[in-house]
Amino acid sequence: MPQTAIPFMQLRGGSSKGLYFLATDLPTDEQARNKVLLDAVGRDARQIDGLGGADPLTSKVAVVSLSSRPDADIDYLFVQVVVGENRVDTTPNCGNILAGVGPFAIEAGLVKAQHPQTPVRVYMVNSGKICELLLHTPNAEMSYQGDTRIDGVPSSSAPVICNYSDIAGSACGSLLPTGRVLDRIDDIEVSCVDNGMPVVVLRAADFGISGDESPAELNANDELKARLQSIRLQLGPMMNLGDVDGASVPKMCLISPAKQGGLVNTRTFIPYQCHAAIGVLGAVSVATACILPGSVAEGMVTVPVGSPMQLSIEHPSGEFSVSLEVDDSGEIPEVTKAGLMRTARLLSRGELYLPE
Ligand code: NQM
Repeated sequence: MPQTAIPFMQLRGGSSKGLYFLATDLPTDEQARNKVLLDAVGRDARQIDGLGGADPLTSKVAVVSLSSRPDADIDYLFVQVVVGENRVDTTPNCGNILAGVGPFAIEAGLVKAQHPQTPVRVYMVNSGKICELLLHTPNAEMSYQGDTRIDGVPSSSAPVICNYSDIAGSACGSLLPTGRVLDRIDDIEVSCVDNGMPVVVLRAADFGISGDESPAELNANDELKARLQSIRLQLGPMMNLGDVDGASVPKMCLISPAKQGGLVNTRTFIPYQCHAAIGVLGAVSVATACILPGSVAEGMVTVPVGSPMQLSIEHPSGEFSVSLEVDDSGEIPEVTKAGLMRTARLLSRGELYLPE
């Protein structure tokens, strides 16, 4: 039997890399679609029989289509292929892969480029929220050349500006899914926040570590990982996520005082391995936790006044700048917009062959 060929592109989106498909090139049935995506990316831990890179950051898929919504140009479904587990997770969104969705939409002919910039309004299917991307398109052509650098990517490229509005409760239904800014689990204080990504924020010092350790050191710390997993499993139902054993969310973010003049220093488990940097929406949620009075960050961070606030989230390979527009009039500060900069690059396009 011959194999089946389907069109695809591969892009680096921010500090992640993924396969991008038109929804119309994939089966409409969810189970059949997931089977195709597993065959495309790879089912085993090495992803030897697929195009994935055997790492959570390179085991990602975007499924893109024209939107029928009046407030969006395209719809984007994010699919995380869970490395080595022969299954996918569509609960979380991914702000890095999102940065490649705009360029893909232009390359695939879904959106017409304008000179010198092209706005693309993206409906994020996983979270039901909107992000507006602003792409660099001189002479009405997608351009990847530029001087913008983001930590986690060695080369510079054209900027992709990402403006998120109203992203609270993306997967949990509310900004503070447990109903509180502070909870205590296994005698550890935690702040659970979902502002685009469900994240549990904890103090590194409460686990007897500095928070400056390398991801490799933290990944080798089995006791720490077991303690984080125990807290995660108890918080899953409290955060409206149910049983989170094996799930991609919530992420677990250990914070410590900033070391490079930023707001806070982070080490984020996503959720079983420590991220080499930090996820986009993960960073937005951590930044949001840091500005909430009474969170685990209180006393550790100095929150700037005014709006928009420029907040630098330090991570193992640099820092991530987030701009938050904040409405201070209510009981707790409300983030009305989050802006950030990413880059993207088209890496390949062609046909992907699947077993019959
Ligand atoms: O938080 C990693 C990444 C991500 C997700 C993760 C992301 C986000 O670096 O929006 O970008 O947290 O699993 O791509």
